[in-house]
Amino acid sequence: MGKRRLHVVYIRPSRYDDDGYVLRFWRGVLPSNTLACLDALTRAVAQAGELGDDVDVEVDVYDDTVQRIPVKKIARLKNDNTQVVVGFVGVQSNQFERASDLAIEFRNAGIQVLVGGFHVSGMLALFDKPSHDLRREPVQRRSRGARRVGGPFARCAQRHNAAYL
Ligand code: B12
Repeated sequence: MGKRRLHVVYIRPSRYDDDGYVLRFWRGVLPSNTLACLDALTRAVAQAGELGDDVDVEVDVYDDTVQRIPVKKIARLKNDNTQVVVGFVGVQSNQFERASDLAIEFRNAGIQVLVGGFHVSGMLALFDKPSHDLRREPVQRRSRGARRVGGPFARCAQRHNAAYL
């Protein structure tokens, strides 16, 4: 059997606008510092052989503010020899909702997901147990059908979650 492979995919999530659309721009002017740092740190760990000699590590980065995130294509990277981990990086409070929506899509496709950044660290530091939004997965699962439609309909469905679903 060949070397095992770890495919790490870092994503900087965008955020939703007031109507529920993902904010995405034709061109970006400011690359994400956290995305670049984690890319470099992960490559350094791999090159130093810290994960063992029998593991090949690949890193991909995506910026949701200027790129569509190819969830299915990323999920297809996983096979018997390849483990895939998706990390949402530098997630601020206004990006957390978008990050957790994408995270649920990956989790449903059987992919391990990590979320890091100010929002998660801040909420865990402020409260003695994970806040409601960090535990929102079950609600989100129920609203997936609505959210997939996007736009004002999705925002409305989300605001009236209990009544709507
Ligand atoms: C630089 C910076 C900016 C720059 C970003 C420049 C760039 N090109 O990236 C600019 C000026 C553009 C900016 C803009 C904004 N910022 Co700002 N910014 C910062 C600042 C000062 C540093 C962030 C940084 O680059 N840190 C260095 C990186 C390498 O570290 P890091 O992000 O913490 O990530 C490390 C770890 O957390 C961890 N990690 C992070 N993610 C993950 C994920 C995984 C999987 C793992 C394993 C580890 C991991 O590993 C990293 C390496 O050690 C922070 C304050 C701070 N001191 O953190 C505020 C801060 C993040 N910004 C903040 C805010 C509010 C904003 C704005 C919304 C302001 C506005 N109203 O427009 C915008 C939002 C822009 C956007 N949509 O992303 C707030 C966020 C508050 C919140 N509740 O979310 C912060 C915390 C400042 C504050 N205290 O108010 N910002």
